[in-house]
Amino acid sequence: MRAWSSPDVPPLPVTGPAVRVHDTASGNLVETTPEGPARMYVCGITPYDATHMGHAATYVAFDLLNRAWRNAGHEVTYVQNVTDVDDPLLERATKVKVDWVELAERETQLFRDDMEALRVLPPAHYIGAVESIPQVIELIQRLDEAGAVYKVEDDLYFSVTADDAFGSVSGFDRETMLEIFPDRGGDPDREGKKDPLDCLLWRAERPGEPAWESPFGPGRPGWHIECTAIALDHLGTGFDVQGGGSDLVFPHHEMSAGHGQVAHPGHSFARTYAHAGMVAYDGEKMSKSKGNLVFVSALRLSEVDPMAIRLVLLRHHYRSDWEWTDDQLWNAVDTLADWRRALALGSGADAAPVVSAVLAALADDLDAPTAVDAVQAWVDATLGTTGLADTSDRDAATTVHRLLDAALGLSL
Ligand code: 5CA
Ligand code: ZN
Repeated sequence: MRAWSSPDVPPLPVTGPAVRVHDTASGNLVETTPEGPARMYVCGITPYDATHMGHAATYVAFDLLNRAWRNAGHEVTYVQNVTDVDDPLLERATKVKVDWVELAERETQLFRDDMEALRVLPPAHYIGAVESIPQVIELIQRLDEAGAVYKVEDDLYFSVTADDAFGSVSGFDRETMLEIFPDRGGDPDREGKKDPLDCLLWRAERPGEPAWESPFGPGRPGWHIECTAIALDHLGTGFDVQGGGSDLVFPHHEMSAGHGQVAHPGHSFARTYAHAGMVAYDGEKMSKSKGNLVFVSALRLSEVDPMAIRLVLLRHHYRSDWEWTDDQLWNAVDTLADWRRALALGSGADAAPVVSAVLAALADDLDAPTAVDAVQAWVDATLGTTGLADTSDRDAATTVHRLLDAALGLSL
């Protein structure tokens, strides 16, 4: 499907350092070493409701990685899915009496508009679950040839024991997996399963639900196989980073890795698994199912500067869990007013140090809060809040303006 339009990214005077990110699987900070274009897959939305601040935080986090790679001189092949057929979407469509296709299209369009407003670089391939059904079918056949598929009634399941490395993404023990599984779409208690942790690959047609023809009978894809198929189709095995929020570590990314590794023995699915922390609101994880949401689109409608929203997100390290409060937004509005004042002067404090500080911070596990502090220090020196205003660099404003845009996605 169509992604959204790309903002311009201005060139920078220097190349940034190699990029390190935290890898959930190893628990370490690892240097990414793309061979050819850097290849990144980030799990996309299930379009049954508008983009909330938690989604925005996750996509801005991986946008920083995209930008850090580009600033380090890499091309980037970025792939994102849209879970445009799945239980929560169908349930919501029934509840609000809207056709599920219409609901998905409407919410996906709202997401595109939100991403554009936040200056998130679009994926090169933006792929819906529905349009990837042929790839899903092919992958299930491959898993079947590897002996990893079995039937429960007319549904198909993946045997987690087929993957020797099962558990290596999350590092969770079985007890923890069993505890989390039912809350994240799993069905450990279903009769006829070989292992409670086995996951659904193909859901046979149910009355009133959409279904597509397949060699295994009419039905629709399970959730995890959707992402595996799309990632493998557009990126191949051993791609650089699999990303998403930390709620996807298990079972979603564990299962996707499992499918990929069983379908392609001897090849890793992704080289690195990176996860963004959870954004809370009113004391609980912001989630569509709980309804404690702050929507990007609602703020946009009330004329909030999207760059202020983005600055609030940047002020939190992407791996930390944090809580959205309106105060942070008003604070960011004030901060941007100062930054714009400094940039309007034209000349300012020497730009070279802030350029290297920002690029270094972002290359070091996407440390946006440290990058923002470095910009603030330049603004303070330029405006003279620490004593005399420093206007020694005649091109400073142009350079910092470009830096904010290219590295942090803030166009001021
Ligand atoms: N369609 C699947 C992924 S294949 C899905 O999880 N969709 S979602 O709409 O529920 O979430 C979209 C992305 O936002 C996921 O990466 C998810 O991890 C992330 N996300 C959801 N809620 C939050 C939150 N409260 N804070 C941070 N990220 C979140
Ligand atoms: Zn996914």
